Amino acid sequence: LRRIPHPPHRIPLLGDLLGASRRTPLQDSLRYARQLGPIFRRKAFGREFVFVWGAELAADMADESRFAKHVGLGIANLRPVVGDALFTAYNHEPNWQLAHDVLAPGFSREAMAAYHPMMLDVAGRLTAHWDGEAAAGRPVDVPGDMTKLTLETIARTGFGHDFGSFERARLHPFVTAMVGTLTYAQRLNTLPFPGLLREAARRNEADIAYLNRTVDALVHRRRAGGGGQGDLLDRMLDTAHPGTGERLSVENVRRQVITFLVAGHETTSGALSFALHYLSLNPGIAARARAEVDRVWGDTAVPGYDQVAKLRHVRRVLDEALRLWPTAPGFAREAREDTVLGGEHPMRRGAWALVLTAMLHRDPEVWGEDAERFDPDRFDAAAVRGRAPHAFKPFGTGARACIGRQFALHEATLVLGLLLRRYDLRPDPAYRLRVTERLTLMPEGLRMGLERRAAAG
Ligand code: MNH
Repeated sequence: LRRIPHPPHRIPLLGDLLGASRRTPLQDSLRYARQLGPIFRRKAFGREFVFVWGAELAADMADESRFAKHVGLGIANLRPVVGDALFTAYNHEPNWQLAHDVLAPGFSREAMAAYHPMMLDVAGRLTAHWDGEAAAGRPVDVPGDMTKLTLETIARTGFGHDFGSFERARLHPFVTAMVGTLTYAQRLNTLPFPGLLREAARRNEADIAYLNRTVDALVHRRRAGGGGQGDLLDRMLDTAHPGTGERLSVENVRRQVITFLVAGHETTSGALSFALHYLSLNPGIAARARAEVDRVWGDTAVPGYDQVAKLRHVRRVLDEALRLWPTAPGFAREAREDTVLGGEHPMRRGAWALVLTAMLHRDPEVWGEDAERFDPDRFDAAAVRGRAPHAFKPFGTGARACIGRQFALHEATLVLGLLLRRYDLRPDPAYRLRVTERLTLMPEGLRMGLERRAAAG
């Protein structure tokens, strides 16, 4: 450990708090990363945390035979809400494999094709709203509306549920409660004495109770109604494990539903918002992507499932947005046995480090000296072939990587295609990118003007 650099000014007890902010721990870590190099440590409240972002070290940590997911930090703080559901399960908990095997077919090509019309339907509600704002000359609230879109999409495709987000002036209380629990979980990481947060803890309990009630009602309606159309909830309730015949327990289903509602929308919403931000600032890139949409989709009023994956440029825009701002900005890995990281740093079994994806994605050794510049051509086929493996990890790595990756990519590419085809994006000249952190990343306060295109479908 002593060989790993740390910030210069350490305060007894509080550690490296100088210059660190409770609200932006990730962006602080990016600053430290630039000063301290590909592996560094930060101390907080007597504990030492190791951060890794150099591409070679990160690639080493992707070795599944020596490393595995570590459930710690912010993720462990979510355990009171979602327990051993997929995202927060410890590797040794039997419900991980059970739920993984039961739910994986819910993300197959076949399942995705069935979600496609529902995704289109939700996107139609977004464009109906945006048409009105465009006609009135009002700027739109990008992260707010993307959050409505992605929440409705996962609720519809996963659980046949409609939160009515677009018909409400304010956020749905489910979203408020969810953001509340995420913010609370993050604050627990960055405060010396969380016990002092009595009032916040009480509010957190109330938020959790609300999430549970909402989900229980949803499950109850499904059982009473005799099943949906083979969505995730049907799988959770009815599917036995193909090998063991085991089923998810009632409590586990509740935890999975909350997990999917949360994991299935926050990150995708951020990804769409960052992509729209960069598209609005780069009219040349937007024009190229738009030309592709016009060419591939032609006059078809409603793009089919297969027409989404053909939008290569649009997809690269999305990848590039996820490179600069991976909306899940890091993931933790632990040593399965005693090992040596990168041939240099000994790690005991169970020792762990945080892979700082947001900084890995800016490693100049991989991405060049202009790594901070938005350039979707970094993802054209030749560039990808020439790049070191494991340098782009927005969806994590290994067995515990994102199960919803294809879902998110399909949804986001479809929606970007629809929006590019329908609107010209006008950035607010006064807007400067500010990134908020609540375990996930979001461009705070992003607004932009819209103009309906004449020939839009
Ligand atoms: Mn998702 C795990 C990022 C969209 C459901 N997701 C992960 C991990 C990352 C991640 C990173 C691994 C975390 C870790 O190692 O600790 N996820 C994303 C991003 C997007 C995203 C950047 C969108 C963009 N995720 C989605 C969607 C869903 C989803 C959409 C559901 C429909 N993700 C999950 C679940 C897990 C996960 C469930 C946990 C998987 C497991 O541990 O088995």
